[in-house]
Amino acid sequence: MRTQILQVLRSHSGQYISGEDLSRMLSVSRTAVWKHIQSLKNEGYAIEAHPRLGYTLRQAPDLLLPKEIEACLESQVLGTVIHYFTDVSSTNNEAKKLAADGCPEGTIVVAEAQTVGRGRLSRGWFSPHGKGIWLSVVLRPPFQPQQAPKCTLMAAVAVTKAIRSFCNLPCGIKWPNDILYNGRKLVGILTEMNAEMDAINYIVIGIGINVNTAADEFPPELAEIATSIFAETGEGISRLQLLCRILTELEQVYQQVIQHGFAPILEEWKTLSVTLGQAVNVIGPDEQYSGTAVDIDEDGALLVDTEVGVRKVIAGDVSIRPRVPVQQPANNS
Ligand code: BT5
Repeated sequence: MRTQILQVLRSHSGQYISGEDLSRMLSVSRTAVWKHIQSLKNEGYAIEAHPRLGYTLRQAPDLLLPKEIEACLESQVLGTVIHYFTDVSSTNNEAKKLAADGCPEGTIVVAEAQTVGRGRLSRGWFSPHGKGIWLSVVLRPPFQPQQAPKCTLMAAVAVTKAIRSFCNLPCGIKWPNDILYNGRKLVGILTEMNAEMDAINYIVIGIGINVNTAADEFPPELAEIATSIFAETGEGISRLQLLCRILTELEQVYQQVIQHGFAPILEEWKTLSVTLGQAVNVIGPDEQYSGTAVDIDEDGALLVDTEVGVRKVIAGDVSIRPRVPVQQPANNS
């Protein structure tokens, strides 16, 4: 009922609608309308009530409430089932539980804050309240388990395109799971899978985006390596609209992968990459080495040209080495 009341209020943008009209349109009593309006106000909706004119919606809260997501969603599958939390340990943990219990493909989990947000290899992910998009998406792709790592690249393409177009911020992808701007991390992606030998049961793509975090709100250990869209553009961004744009982009690239395979997305990844052509240090599970990142192959592995030839990086961390400035000879003339 509250969703319907909001729909009617939105359709009258800025105009008042009387309690009587609302109760007639929604076939409920005026007292029920009043009660629902009070609950919406408690949720943070700025609804003005005028004794003669009725109600008008002045502002929705800056929260990723399912009602709000549903109102701006343009994707057909992703986001059609929404699980929302004010606080949660990790949206990926919740999404994995839901997926194991059989939730439909496209189910999303969003939270205002994560208490134990996770990166790869049990690293932490800083997820303050109301400042970012902490999102997990459940997919049930028809392809083979070996293909799953490429879902990270697919998600990175979708999120980069969404941020570039919606926020006008020319960010780029650092292999395999980061989106950077000016060398600092805006976004991290964590893909987790449950599979049989030859079929994927589900994939959870976890996406963490620093949207409106102020530069001085990052903890000291992240101050030099993290950034946010707000910190870079100086503009507060609607998390809600960016989230909906991301779901639209992700749905499009996912459909493309299902229809045409990963090749077109990997090509797109290359054009959005900030890793290719750079001097890199590779920190693998067992060894470290350096070289130049030259390409990614059809499996999404990074190809690094080293002193002993081209090496394929399947997993691990890659850091981009800052270019050493060339010393100019002293001008003695
Ligand atoms: C990642 O791991 O970058 C994956 C992050 C995925 C987070 C999302 S949020 C929604 C979903 N639910 C979860 O629990 N997780 C996913 P990795 O490449 O391992 O990077 C982790 C490292 O990034 C940390 O060790 C820090 O150095 C740094 N870091 C932590 N929080 C950050 C933040 N908010 N912004 C930038 N860097 C951060």
